[in-house]
Amino acid sequence: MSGTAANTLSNMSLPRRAWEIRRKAVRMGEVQGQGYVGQALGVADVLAVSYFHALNYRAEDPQWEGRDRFLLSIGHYAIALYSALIEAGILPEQELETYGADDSRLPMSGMAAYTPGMEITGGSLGQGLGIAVGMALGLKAKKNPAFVYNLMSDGELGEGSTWEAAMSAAHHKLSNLICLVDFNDQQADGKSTQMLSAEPVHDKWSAFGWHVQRVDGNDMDALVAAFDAARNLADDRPRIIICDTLMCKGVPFLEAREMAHFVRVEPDEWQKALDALDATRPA
Ligand SMILES: Cc1ncc(C[n+]2csc(CCOP(=O)(O)OP(=O)(O)O)c2C)c(N)n1
Ligand SMILES: [Mg+2]
Repeated sequence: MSGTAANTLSNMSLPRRAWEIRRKAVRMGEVQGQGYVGQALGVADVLAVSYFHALNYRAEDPQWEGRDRFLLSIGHYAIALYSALIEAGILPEQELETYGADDSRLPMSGMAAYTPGMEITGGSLGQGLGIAVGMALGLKAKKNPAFVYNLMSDGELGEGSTWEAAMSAAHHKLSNLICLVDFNDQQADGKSTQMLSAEPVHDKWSAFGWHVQRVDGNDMDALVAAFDAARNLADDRPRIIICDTLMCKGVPFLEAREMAHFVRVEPDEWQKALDALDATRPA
């Protein structure tokens, strides 16, 4: 069911795709001297499965009407998605060097008007799921069989608009909607479960009429199985995959930092982070 001819022809493994995404994200952080690298490192496996296993798209035609829509509700995760879009061939690799520059198509927060493959301007948190509901409704009305994926964060579970959209998705039987939550248990001021706990997360979504799965979001096999189950489910519930991830995954000295929402990386540490990744490159 996966992506473009170019992607299906390539035999690069999913762990390697995730590694490539991580490396590009760290490079972008290095270019700008800052960035939400912890989020990108944590969610890289989810993005690899999305772009190299689940999504239907044409790299050479990002607006193809039949594409599955991938919405980045969390605009601050932009470098994570830019890395995946570069890896998928939707953006050219050399553009990575322009990240965050004044005339770049890769602004520091994701914006639909600037970047091919960026479906929405996210970043005002809690808006993405509502937009996804509208898109999924529209696709159904047009009898377009594409899916809408919405990547959101655990912080967004504290937004009331998320729950209004969740209720609406079940009411409208949006079986073409797959929500992904990057549950890293972090937000700007500390741990999400300590700021405003959404637990029990599974039960809440289930009570709202969704098909719910909760997986280790850094376990590639578990992610593949969950994405397949979400897509192939026979009933008309909207689907959600709650992905428990580790912020900064893959760079041990960053993994160890607390309050990782905006990781402070000293100038000499970018290279150290790249070295740590290079030491663990999958085949
Ligand atoms: C409506 C809204 N309120 C506040 C913010 C400021 N803000 C930006 S990122 C962030 C943290 C949200 O939690 P999460 O996305 O889980 O953070 P992370 O995992 O990236 O640390 C906040 C509060 C925002 N972008 N939108
Ligand atoms: Mg979070």
